[in-house]
Amino acid sequence: MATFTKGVTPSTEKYDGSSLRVLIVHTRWNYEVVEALVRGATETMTSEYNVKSENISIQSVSGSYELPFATQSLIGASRMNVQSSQSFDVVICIGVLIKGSTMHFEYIAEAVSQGIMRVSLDSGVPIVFGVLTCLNDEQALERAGLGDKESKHNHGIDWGRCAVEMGVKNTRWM
Ligand code: DLZ
Repeated sequence: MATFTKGVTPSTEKYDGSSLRVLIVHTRWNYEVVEALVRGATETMTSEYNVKSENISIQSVSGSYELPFATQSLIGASRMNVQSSQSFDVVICIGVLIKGSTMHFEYIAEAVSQGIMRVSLDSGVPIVFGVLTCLNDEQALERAGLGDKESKHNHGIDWGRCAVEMGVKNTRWM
């Protein structure tokens, strides 16, 4: 059977994230998994791209449904605050939705993905979609690099890389 390498091909350009200002907004729902994803993203940005840890602002909300509003507010506040004069070059929204026995999952997943895209296009700030939409707990653990599966991989690492690329490109394109 024909096959191909899935996932993103690494960029040939080495991005310098040393002057990037990054906002991470994460949920406290399913925090054990979320925490691993946040760590994957932050460690990747600081160790691979020289992003300064003091330039990564981390904020939390209760659940994924709150991510778009919180992100919009935080981007707005950073632009208003002359003290900080530090608006964000890029944002990563991180949450973990796990399907239950009702339609709740479908409604929230749809609203959150649409909401995050809207905030990104309206604000002009790239937002990395770091929301896992999992059918069960095992999928969530595997995608956060946790659990026993050999195929486990922390998607926060990919989101960190994506954030640096989009943040650098955003500062170039602005
Ligand atoms: C209510 C709820 C449920 C059932 N499941 C999740 C989930 O798996 N992941 C998540 O991030 N949030 C969940 N929530 C909370 C909602 O996102 C939201 O916080 C509440 O509905 C309050 O607006």
